[in-house]
Amino acid sequence: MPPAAHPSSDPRFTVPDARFVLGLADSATLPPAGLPEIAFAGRSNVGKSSLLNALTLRKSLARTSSTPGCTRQINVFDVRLGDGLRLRLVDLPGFGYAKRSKQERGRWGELIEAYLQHGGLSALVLLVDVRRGLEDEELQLVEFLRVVRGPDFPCAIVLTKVDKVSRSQAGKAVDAAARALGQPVIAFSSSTFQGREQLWTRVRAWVAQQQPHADPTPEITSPAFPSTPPGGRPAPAHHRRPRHP
Ligand SMILES: Nc1nc2c(ncn2[C@@H]2O[C@H](COP(=O)(O)OP(=O)(O)OP(=O)(O)O)[C@@H](O)[C@H]2O)c(=O)[nH]1
Ligand SMILES: [Mg+2]
Repeated sequence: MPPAAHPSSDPRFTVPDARFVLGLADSATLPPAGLPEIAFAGRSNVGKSSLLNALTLRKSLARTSSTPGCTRQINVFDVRLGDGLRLRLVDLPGFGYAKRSKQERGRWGELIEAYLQHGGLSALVLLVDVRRGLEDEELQLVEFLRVVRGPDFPCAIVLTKVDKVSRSQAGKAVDAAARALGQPVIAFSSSTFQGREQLWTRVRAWVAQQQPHADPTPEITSPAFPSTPPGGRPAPAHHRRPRHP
């Protein structure tokens, strides 16, 4: 594996604030529209949670595991970049995990379908393992997104774990995915940070499109979704932060 590139100190790519705000296990209360919201979807174990940690330069903002099926709910994080830009990153549970029961996979499908249709979602990043390439599930997800959000809904394809293959294998996989979907593809590694600034640049462009006159706020002062509302009763269990071991 090549040595990890030192992430740049360019304030567009540094992340002074990153915090967990909400975990959702069902679609009853999807996050209300607020900050520009970018979600990360993909097969179980593809590296979604690791990519979020690499983007935010945190070791364990999102929980990762070598065992597939680690992320079992929709986890929402609010971040502020070095230049003040604020946005929301959403870690989705992975699909294609065969060891889950049929009922659980059905629930996952409903949750993700509801989530992808909710008004607050600004853009989707679909992660694909560089060694597997696009398979039926990924193509179906892209098609579903086109049907429910229209052909122009912002969506980026990221090939993960490129540190595990040679440069030429990664190049071939990028070309194949780009040809299949007719759009550019980003090669990414959470281990070496390859592709990190390219992905941030894409995400920032989406945010700028949505908020052309965004006035960067200096600090995230409180979570958008407190687990205990001021003076109120505690939020339902699925609103609380998942326990980290
Ligand atoms: N070498 C390498 N390993 C990676 C990379 N990204 C993730 N991994 C490893 O792949 C495994 C799965 O990573 P996760 O980030 O937990 O995957 P996930 O997509 O969030 O998985 P689920 O939550 O189960 O859907 C972990 O052992 C990670 O360390 C990468 O870029 N390079
Ligand atoms: Mg995960």
